Amino acid sequence: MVEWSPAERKVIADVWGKINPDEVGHQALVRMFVVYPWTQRYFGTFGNLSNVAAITGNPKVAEHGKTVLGALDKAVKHMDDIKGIYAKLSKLHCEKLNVDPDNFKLLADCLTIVVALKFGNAFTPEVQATWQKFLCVVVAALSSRYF
Ligand code: HNI
Repeated sequence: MVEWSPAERKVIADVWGKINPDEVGHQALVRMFVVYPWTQRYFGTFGNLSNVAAITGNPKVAEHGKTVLGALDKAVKHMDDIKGIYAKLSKLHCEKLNVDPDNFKLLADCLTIVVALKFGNAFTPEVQATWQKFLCVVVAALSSRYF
């Protein structure tokens, strides 16, 4: 089981309390589709993802960004059992969506960049260390069904 110190719990609560999930989710997903274009292959029903403007303006991308951040919100609320609450989601991504689990880390990195850009200097090395630990636990939980 992952241990979280009171200080780490406070960092995650503070970061989470300051971000706009709709905005961050959308921006992270846009980055993933632009920076790692092969990730688009899983989203055949999303329509036009042919360039940055199309991706940014695609309502399904914005909607899915909210969905992803909604799942992260559940992880923030269940820090002591992220693996348990993500069991079904891992099964979905693995068995139904066949998403290569390497891509989870890519989206996590895009999320970190979006958060860092929002926070600027407040995204200190200590804050980043805790934020990255949180996303590592999320990625491991999403990947748990694969191995
Ligand atoms: Ni992911 C659907 C959460 C990473 C491809 N994804 C979901 C849903 C949630 C979700 C929640 C909706 C499930 C449902 O409908 O019951 N995805 C997450 C989270 C991460 C993540 C929290 C990582 C932080 N997903 C990824 C990645 C890919 C991905 C990296 C592919 C590159 N996800 C999908 C696809 C769907 C999806 C595809 C279905 C979308 C649709 O509506 O067709």
